[in-house]
Amino acid sequence: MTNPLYDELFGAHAGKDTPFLLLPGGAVVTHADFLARAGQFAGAIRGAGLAPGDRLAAQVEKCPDALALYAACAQTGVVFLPLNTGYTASELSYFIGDSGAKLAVVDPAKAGALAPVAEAAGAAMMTLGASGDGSLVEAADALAPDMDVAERTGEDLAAFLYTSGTTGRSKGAMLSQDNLLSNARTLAELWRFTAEDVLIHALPIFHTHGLFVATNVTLVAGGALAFEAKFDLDRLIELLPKATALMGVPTFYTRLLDDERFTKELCANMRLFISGSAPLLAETHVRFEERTGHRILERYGMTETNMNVSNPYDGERRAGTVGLPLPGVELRIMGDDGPLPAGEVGMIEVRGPNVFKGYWGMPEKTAAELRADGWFITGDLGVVDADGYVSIVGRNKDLVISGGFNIYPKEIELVLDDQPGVLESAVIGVPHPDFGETPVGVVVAEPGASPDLGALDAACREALAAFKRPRKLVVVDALPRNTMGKVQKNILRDEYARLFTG
Ligand code: MLC
Ligand code: AMP
Repeated sequence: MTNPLYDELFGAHAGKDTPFLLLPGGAVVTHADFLARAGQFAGAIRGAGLAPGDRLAAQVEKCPDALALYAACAQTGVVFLPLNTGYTASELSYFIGDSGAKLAVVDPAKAGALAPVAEAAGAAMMTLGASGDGSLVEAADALAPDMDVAERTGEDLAAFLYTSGTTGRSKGAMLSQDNLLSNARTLAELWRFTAEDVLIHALPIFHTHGLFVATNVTLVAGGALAFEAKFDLDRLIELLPKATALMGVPTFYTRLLDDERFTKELCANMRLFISGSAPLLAETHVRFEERTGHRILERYGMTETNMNVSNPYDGERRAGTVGLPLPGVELRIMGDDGPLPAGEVGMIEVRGPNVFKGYWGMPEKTAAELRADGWFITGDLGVVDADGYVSIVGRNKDLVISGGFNIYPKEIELVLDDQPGVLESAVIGVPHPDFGETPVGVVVAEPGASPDLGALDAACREALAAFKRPRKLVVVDALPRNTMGKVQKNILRDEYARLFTG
């Protein structure tokens, strides 16, 4: 029996009493403990009737059991669909329904609100709480570990990750076992991860960065995770002297730099700081080196592809660039008439074993973004320099990245446009000192109406995850349009560029 993802990430550690999860308070989960826990969850989800290929949607707080659920899905061949803990009931109903998930695993505190959502989507619901509570946890607790591993191939699907669309409809990116495994192996080698590493894991585990990059790379190498529920500055300051590596979004690094306890001495044991998911300002890179002597290693990836490009471990880590294409990953810059030479700006396209299998149930969207010959059109605009270093210079997609979370303006505009007194709206991203970028909603009132901004904010809170809420709403007489009638968001971005940065 083979199951490449399970065998290499988890099965390889069977019987090992080596540390895997270092928890706040000092408890240690060994690799063997973790596999046994995953085996209990495997038994519980099999008991719930799930078979290989079925989807399990999970909106659960970050905790060791949530990670064991991921391992259990790999073990049983169930497709894992992790969901942002901030998503509201209305957002969840789409993901559960669209994916055809057979089981929704949710936080016990949200069970009441989400039961009708799961039912309407035709999914069973069980609960998993971070303090060892919940019906799925109880079912797992009652079982001896079920160590039977489902037969899978590298081509079989391992996970669906939803990524929002410019039209407002999210797309489920289908990732195969090989997509995940090839990337984890490449990154572990490139970044020199070993069994000696202790990676500070303070990212959420519902996105590529925290789940696949941080966790899978550490699992491939046999190292340990200092497993934190979330980013907490004080905890990071405590952990840094005992750790060897950190992966974070740029907000992690700017927050560390703003704290005077963050010094070179504190980082004496650290060998590597990695940044991604959003642009790291060259200025942050420089300040970081001045303070710590470390050059942050910036890399570039996305939900559909995992990682594509990384600055080198040994060679020059160039500020303001995302580095060189990973071994095995091809990258080209496309213009209107074909690939462009070094130095010219165009659309970044990538191809390789990391590139996903398409969007679930959306063949037209898949065909529009994933060429038949395997090139994926990223939506990011970039340029390659004479040494092969890639820089991202913009986006061809209407997207705001706030603290590493993607926000599609269209989703917010749809909510705003629906409110009484609103004729139309445009949502733009503007620079923000903590989150990098943040959304601002620009609203035009219906003739004679004066929309209540508090009510608009409340409507956004009701419909959308809190991180998507515009940090500022403004009412204007009219939106700037070009001669074709298209809203000129660049003019709005210029106008509000200094709203949060003085
Ligand atoms: C939280 N909030 C945010 C936010 N995170 N608002 C805007 N942008 C964000 N990123 C809101 C919450 O909803 C809440 O709102 C309030 O801020 C406080 O929440 P919190 O949890 O205490 O926030 P904080 O700890 O400050 O979180 C900030 C953060 C976190 C940057 C540490 O967002 C984070 O861990 N981001 C990482 C995202 C990530 O993993 N991205 C990878 C995507 S994968 P309210 O209104 O309720 O008070 C990918 C591919 C790749 O992109 O290349 O990696
Ligand atoms: P997601 O769809 O959440 O996976 O987000 C992927 C997007 O994040 C990419 O398409 C880029 O726009 C952006 N991104 C990821 N890493 C970087 C980086 N290092 N620099 C700039 N943008 C990045």
